[in-house]
Amino acid sequence: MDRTAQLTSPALARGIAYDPPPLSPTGPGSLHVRAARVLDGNWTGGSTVPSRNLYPHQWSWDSAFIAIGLRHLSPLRAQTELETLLAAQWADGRIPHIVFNPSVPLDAYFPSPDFWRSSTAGRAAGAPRTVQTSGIVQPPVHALAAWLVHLADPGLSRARGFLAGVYPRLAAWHRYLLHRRDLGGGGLASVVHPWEQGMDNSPCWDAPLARVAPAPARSFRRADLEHGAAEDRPTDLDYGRYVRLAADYRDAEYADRKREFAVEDPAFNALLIASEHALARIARELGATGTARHARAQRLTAALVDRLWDPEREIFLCRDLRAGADGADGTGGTGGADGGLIPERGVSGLVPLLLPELPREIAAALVRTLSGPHFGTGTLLVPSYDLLGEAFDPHRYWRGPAWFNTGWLLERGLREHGERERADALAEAVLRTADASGFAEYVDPYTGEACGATGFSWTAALALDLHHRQRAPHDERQNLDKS
Ligand code: 9WN
Repeated sequence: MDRTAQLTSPALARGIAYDPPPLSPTGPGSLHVRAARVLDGNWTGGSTVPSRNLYPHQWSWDSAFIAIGLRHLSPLRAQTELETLLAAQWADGRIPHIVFNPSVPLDAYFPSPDFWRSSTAGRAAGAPRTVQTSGIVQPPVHALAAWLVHLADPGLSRARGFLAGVYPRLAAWHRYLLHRRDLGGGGLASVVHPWEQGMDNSPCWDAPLARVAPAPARSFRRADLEHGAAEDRPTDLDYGRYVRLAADYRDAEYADRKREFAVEDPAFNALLIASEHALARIARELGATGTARHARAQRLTAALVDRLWDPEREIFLCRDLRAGADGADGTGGTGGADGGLIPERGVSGLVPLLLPELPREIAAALVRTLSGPHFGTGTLLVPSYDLLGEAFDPHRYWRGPAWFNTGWLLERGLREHGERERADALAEAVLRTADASGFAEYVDPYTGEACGATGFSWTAALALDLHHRQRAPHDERQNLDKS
């Protein structure tokens, strides 16, 4: 079917006004109670698992999103969530993408601690000795989360020295990304594994991944297929490639150089910039000026536009730093010393809308793309990948379904750029779909049908955040929003 013809309910395109229900925001039967139940059920005492069955450890960017929601339930728990994660930071500044819970059996999730071997293979890079972690990273949402958590209860935050405690760690994290991970030399951070970007199976990775020889299927055992439908999850071939890339990085003792897979991603870098703005605010709260950080965020925004903006497609693209390196540019993009842009539209390319200092005409173009045939027409929520793309699949992992963290980020972006009606419409769609799907991990972008795990922590947390922000008195909303 021609998807452009599905002009059913483009709530986002039409900018339907949000009409908050009259119910008490925290009363019985409210979204607050249902979301809180999910987060309480997934709390392990010092952090929150993304999902009890599928993801039974602590994940890096999940914890940042979770803390943003937890601040409405318990600012103390929200602070603890981030502190627990930061306690597993490596001496080189990286925040690992998974912090393993030693009481969970090894076969509950793959790759398990015995695959990553952080305390031995990661020794040179300064992996902690007392806790087992993975060796790759995830998007840097943490400083943004820390600032929002602080704003929820500044009194408690100051009394506990929360910001003073996390600031040096967050600063080291950004330093790691800006120095060790500027593999393209253009000022942006690169990812060396699709899991690092967080949208693991995006078609944006197909070309760079195609160059990777997969690890043999018999050399590992997937645990994800015991909890998720095989037709929705990445294929065995892609998994083999993920395993190969991770094993090679581990075998090189997690040393950073332009590896077989090296990509500059717009969402990863936009989140770094948003977090750099948040670090400037944190620095000011702690008595410094924050000016240098603000200037760095501006420089990064300029580099993002310079290296990743595609004015024809009106979206940011990923840059494959290895494209053309061996004379064969598998991307169809423009290969060269700087690699080439990957001509695929992923939701990642819309996330820079979050940035306050994005040039006005680029923000306007992103809003057009978000509402148009590639992402907006006929959908309930923003898909993870181009509705008109060859590889679009409404149910397969990051190849089309809608995720709630990207919905939350784009809602902020729309609001940041004065698109209030569209932001309200998206907030309403996120809230209704999150609740109706049982706080699903992701949903079919057309129908809202639940996919993956239910009772997924960041879905509950971010719905909780939107729920509270929509209902907060205007002044308080300004405070909760200031980031
Ligand atoms: C690998 C935990 C994580 C999310 C990622 C999501 C998925 C893991 C997996 O789950 O990735 O890190 O096993 O597929 O893609 O964004 O952080 O929720």
